[in-house]
Amino acid sequence: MSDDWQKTICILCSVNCGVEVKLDGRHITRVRGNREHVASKGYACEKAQRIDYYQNGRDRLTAPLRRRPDGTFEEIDWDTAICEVAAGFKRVRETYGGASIFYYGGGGQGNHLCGSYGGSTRRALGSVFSSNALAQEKTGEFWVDHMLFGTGMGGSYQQAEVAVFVGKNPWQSHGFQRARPILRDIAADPNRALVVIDPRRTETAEMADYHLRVRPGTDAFCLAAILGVLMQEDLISHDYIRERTQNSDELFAALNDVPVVDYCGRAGLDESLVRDVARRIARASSVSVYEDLGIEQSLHSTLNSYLEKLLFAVTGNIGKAGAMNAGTSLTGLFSGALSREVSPVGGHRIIGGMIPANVIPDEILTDHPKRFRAMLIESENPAHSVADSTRMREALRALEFVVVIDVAMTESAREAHYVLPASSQYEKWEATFFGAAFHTETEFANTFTLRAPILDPIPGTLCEGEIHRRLVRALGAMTDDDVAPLHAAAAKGRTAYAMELMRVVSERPHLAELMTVLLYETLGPTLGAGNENAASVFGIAHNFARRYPESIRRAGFSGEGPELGNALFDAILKERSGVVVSVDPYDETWRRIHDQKVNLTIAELIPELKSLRDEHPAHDPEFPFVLSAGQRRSGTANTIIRDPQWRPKDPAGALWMNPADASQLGVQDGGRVRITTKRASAESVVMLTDTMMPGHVALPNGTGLWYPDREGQEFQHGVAPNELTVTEDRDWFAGTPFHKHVPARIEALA
Ligand SMILES: Nc1nc2c(c(=O)[nH]1)N[C@H]1C(S)=C(S)[C@@H](COP(=O)(O)OP(=O)(O)OC[C@H]3O[C@@H](n4cnc5c(=O)[nH]c(N)nc54)[C@H](O)[C@@H]3O)O[C@H]1N2
Ligand SMILES: Nc1nc2c(c(=O)[nH]1)N[C@H]1C(S)=C(S)[C@@H](COP(=O)(O)OP(=O)(O)OC[C@H]3O[C@@H](n4cnc5c(=O)[nH]c(N)nc54)[C@H](O)[C@@H]3O)O[C@H]1N2
Ligand code: SF4
Ligand SMILES: [Mo]
Repeated sequence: MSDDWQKTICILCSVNCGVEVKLDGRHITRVRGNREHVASKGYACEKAQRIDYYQNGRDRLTAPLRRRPDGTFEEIDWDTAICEVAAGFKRVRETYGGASIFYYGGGGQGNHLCGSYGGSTRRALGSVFSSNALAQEKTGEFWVDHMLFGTGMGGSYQQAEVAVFVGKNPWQSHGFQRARPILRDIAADPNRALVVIDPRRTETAEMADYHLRVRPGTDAFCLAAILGVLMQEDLISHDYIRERTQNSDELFAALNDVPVVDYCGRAGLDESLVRDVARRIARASSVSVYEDLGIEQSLHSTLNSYLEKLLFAVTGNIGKAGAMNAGTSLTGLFSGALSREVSPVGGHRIIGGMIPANVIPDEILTDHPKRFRAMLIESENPAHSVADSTRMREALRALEFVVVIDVAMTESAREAHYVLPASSQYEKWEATFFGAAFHTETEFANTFTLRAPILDPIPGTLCEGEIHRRLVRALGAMTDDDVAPLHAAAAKGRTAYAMELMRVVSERPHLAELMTVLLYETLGPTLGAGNENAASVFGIAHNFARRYPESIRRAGFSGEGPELGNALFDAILKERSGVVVSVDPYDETWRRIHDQKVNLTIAELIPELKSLRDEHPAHDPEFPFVLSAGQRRSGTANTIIRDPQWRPKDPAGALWMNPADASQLGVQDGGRVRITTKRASAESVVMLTDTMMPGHVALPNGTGLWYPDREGQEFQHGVAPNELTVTEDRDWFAGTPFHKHVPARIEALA
């Protein structure tokens, strides 16, 4: 065993805690929080101990695979694979046009560099449409942020006097740095308050000062009622509304009309508790609010996001410590702009460049001439994670050409014509663009962590930069002639390189589209053998420097133009514990907001807000339960870890149920039930817990994966949640799925 602790990050969720690990051969045997990490400062949760199950999964891919006519796969060499994949996509492009090639992916919780390089392949293919997991959670939220503020907004929970979590269980799912100690601090401080809106008495709700135990799917009523109280009890500062907002009349008229008592009843809430929450928010010096899947993947998804943001937008909790602020973004990952383009078959809205994940099968399983004919899937597993897995598999089988780039033999890879094996996230340079923010009393900062490999790549695998470079070359989109001047300039140093890059790209504009592979091929070699995958970050650092020069200078960097970008890139390349890339005073938030005013009325959503009045809870006796299909637990991490043994206590992932429901059905703790939805049936083990509300049951996310035992025989462990969901149950505006609101019937099994 090596004695050195090596610095990297945990890849199991989006907060990417800095960790230090010890290796024994190719195994990660010890993991601890990295105290020097700029954002996580030594914090890590128990899941980080399990990252070796990812690194050493038994179904890791070690050679490119080609599907045989009988459906089995054969190993091929990389040259053959690249050549045939390029030829396959070319054939589709020549026959149906580049727009028929659909890209799904771009990275998971720990890896976004594949998305940066994948962009070049997409452009080289003339591919137009793409999507990823954000289009089944955050697109509605992004659009609402865009409409209200013109920018994304994030909370500062460490400073907030009142922290509000709506359909979010940060104790388990994190979502911001050092979640658990921060929650404990709020709970322990009598001058601060924790508000949780969740039907389940979650770990977070257990600590809360106010738990609004809302009936599943009725958040729009609950949030409208809180806003109704704020308006009707006149708890809102008129000066703030006049000075900092515009376009409020229509919204305020609708909120003044909210029948608070009635809505509290429909949401199953005590009216006095709702009034207390509204008053507590109104009198707080600062409030931060976090919404997540509990409202995004449920009824009224986009409207919920609107009402959730109004909690802080009408109460003035913007642009100050402890409140909501507009941070910097390295890549614009979280844009909420509506594209002018709509999806080619169904004409669905495209938000932030993403087609709703739920409509993908409809865009394939049709005889419409503009249907998708081919798909490139990278670091996501849509055959498992998109609604209605059976239909998604059918859609993949209907395509003429499917290529998957992954580290493991996933459910999606099994449907591909070619599978390309990537080196793991611990075997190459990697990073994410989620942004890991932190806050002080006077300023807020964004950080970025570029990780160096801690292990050599498994033979037979390549990093995505190299895979995409080869694909773009094989497509003939980038030539020796294109790269020659840049190789020469790179030898003279980064400043010369940056100048030459600008010149070459202005002369050959098509190269701007291929920027990341161009960087990989020409700057990459100067970073040293094995380090090339870091090259796309050079372009990202320079773009960032152009957008936020003042913020970067406040973070301690100096220089003008390309020099500032170079200084930032050098620091990122050198530093293993993350770099503070921007620092802003709180009033910078207002300068990032369009017209420096919040645009309060979103006209598209007002009719839905008003029509809540006429909506009555549907009770279908055939499906009396509400199934939350995909709950985050201590032993879940999407499908990043495939070996069910990583959660030894509950490898299959039990269905959680209230004991009162269980006794009515005649099931015991540990007993088995059949879960039936309008789509399908599945069998599951049951775990009884009174943290679930009667009538509400939950399955974990990321279970039901196929995984080989030591003899190589494959088994499916637990229920794959999307075998039970349907694509049409989705939000009318953003298309986000109702995974948290699946009508279901439960029967006891002998
Ligand atoms: N441990 C762990 N952490 C993770 C992940 C993981 O797989 N495992 N995945 C990461 C990812 S990709 C994401 S997007 C985040 C998601 O993080 P969360 O959104 O926090 O995760 P969930 O548990 O899916 O849903 C949150 C809560 O919604 C509640 N809920 C269900 N129905 C309703 C409802 O009708 N109304 C309200 N108000 N609440 C409801 C559930 O009881 C649950 O407590 O987690 C990230 N972190
Ligand atoms: N029913 C239901 N469905 C859901 C959810 C739910 O709550 N309920 N949650 C939704 C949400 S919020 C999300 S984020 C999605 C998550 O689902 P997906 O978007 O499918 O993402 P992951 O499960 O994280 O899959 C990541 C993939 O990347 C691969 N991978 C890991 N490292 C690398 C690498 O270095 N390179 C490459 N090329 N591949 C790599 C892994 O093997 C895995 O196949 O699921 C969504 N689906
Ligand atoms: S799972 Fe998330 S919170 Fe836990 S250590 Fe990993 S990155 Fe940090
Ligand atoms: Mo997610």
